[in-house]
Amino acid sequence: MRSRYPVLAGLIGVLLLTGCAPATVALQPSRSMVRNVEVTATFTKELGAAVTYDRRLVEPGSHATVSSRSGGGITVVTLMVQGFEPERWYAAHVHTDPCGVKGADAGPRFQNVVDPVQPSLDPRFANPQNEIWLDLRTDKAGAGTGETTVAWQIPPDRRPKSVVIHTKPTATRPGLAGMAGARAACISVEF
Ligand SMILES: [Cu+2]
Repeated sequence: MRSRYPVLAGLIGVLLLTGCAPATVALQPSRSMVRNVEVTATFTKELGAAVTYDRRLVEPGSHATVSSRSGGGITVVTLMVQGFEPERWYAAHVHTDPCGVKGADAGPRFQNVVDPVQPSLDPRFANPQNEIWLDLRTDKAGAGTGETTVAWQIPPDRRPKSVVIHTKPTATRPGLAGMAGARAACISVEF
């Protein structure tokens, strides 16, 4: 009997190693890859951290906070605005490029799986699981919050650069998917 114990101990050791080592290895990269970003900015007429292109819908002096947490296989993004038109829907999306002097400068909506046809109006690609949509409705005081969670992380080599606020809610039907009217304002964010 005594001679069997070292064998058992060895077997348990192997089981522990094979059982635990991969889990530890898997945890370390995902933990180190978590990326938290938060930007609070005031909308101005001239290009700054946040810019307004429609001074009626997004008044200069109004402001927004964007926070993003990407890691563990998911990304959670929140947009909070204050000083907007009361009781009104605004669309908002994460876009590929930084804000510029023109709304178009922020480029297309960011997509996890990129539609080979751009501009992307195909609901297989232009949808709130493959893109980051932050549509919100403001309250009586002109404040509102949009939040979304997607089941993927921001790719380190292809980070989106802005949140664009649009004049209308986001459409979802084929041929119009992702459309949300003119670009009313933009916040540059280093996702
Ligand atoms: Cu957009």
